[in-house]
Amino acid sequence: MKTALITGVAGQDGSYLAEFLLEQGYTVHGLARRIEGGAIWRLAPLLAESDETERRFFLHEGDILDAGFLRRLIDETQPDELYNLAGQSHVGLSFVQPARTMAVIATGTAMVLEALHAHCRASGRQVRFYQAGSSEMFGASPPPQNEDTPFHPRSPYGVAKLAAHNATAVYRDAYGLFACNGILFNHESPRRGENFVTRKVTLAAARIAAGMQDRLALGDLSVRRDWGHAADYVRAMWLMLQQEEPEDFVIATGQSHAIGELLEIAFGQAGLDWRRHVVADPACRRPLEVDHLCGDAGKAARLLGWRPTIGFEALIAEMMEADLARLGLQPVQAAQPAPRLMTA
Ligand code: NDP
Ligand code: GDR
Repeated sequence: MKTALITGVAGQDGSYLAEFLLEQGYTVHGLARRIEGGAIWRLAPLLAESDETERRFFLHEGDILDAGFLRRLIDETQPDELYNLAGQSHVGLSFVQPARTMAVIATGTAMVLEALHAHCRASGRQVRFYQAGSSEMFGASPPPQNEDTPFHPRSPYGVAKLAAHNATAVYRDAYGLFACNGILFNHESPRRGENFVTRKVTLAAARIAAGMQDRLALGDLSVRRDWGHAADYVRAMWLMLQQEEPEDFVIATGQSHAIGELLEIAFGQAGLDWRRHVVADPACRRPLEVDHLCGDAGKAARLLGWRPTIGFEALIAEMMEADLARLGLQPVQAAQPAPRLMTA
């Protein structure tokens, strides 16, 4: 049976990927920056599971910016596949902390690649590598975006992800490393961090329904995003590493939505009218915005057989239900459309 190493295992994607790989029979080693203080809440179900599962899931505390630690971790865990998901993943925050963002994403990825290359060279082993790239690399390039679309990043985050993407391709070409860049569009879930717009909206709608707050401050409402479900997207990461040749893939639903649609569904599930609660706050805006991302995942459909299974409405409904349930509430049933009156 195979062994996988996941950096960033305590994040949204890391938790879904660990579950998915364990279901496939893998032994999974996860690198988390912090283990104490509630930092691994997304892994609680995994850690609470049966003895057999526990023995195939191992957590390691450390930082991808620590080269010696990384090398030892790879040498000791002997992975067949390494998924590099660790990083500062908030685009807005990357304008406030550009150097830290660049360090962990660009330099951090270079350090993971170099530790992996050194391990492979010394041991003669082959390890397949997945790099968590982002649609933010497309930035200003108009939709639909696919593998041939020029990159034009519009944030320190996008610039750093592009450097990591290029570094991965260099290690593939220079050393024959089996390395794949996933170019993933936005994907969400009930485990999404609370500072991303989908979760910020579902959490606020639930809290407003519970009488715990009244206002939701948001930034630019004019943008459009291609939102999928994280559970579908981690399956695509794995599929990329099961191919005969390493290649890069766009992963997306092919449908974009406005933030107004997100608000309509989420607040509707809570029995609320979002227009009575949402306020514009310039502090939530970014110095530079990516207006419209909508991916074309045709290559992934053709070569990987990958297609998303969870649509936008079902995704937001699931997130809404989870946030309401945390407060002891249930979603309002969608109103049945009124029967049309026949007129002569
Ligand atoms: P999260 O922010 O939920 O997870 C990222 C994880 O990386 C966190 O647990 C974080 O820990 C950890 N991390 C940060 N810095 C370091 C470090 N120096 N060493 C070790 N671990 C570190 O992101 P997602 O799960 O949503 O995304 C996973 C990856 O995919 C990220 O790289 C993201 O940029 C990328 N991506 C995500 C997309 C999405 O829509 N979700 C789309 C495209 C790409 P801590 O909490 O302690 O900071
Ligand atoms: P994004 O996700 O920047 O696309 O990056 P986010 O949910 O943060 O923003 C989506 C869009 O909504 C606009 N927006 C707001 N965003 C936040 N967070 N908070 C607000 O109050 C708000 N108001 C409007 C944003 O400006 C933006 O246009 C996500 C991350 O997961 C990245 O790591 C990943 O690479 C990309 O998706 C693909």
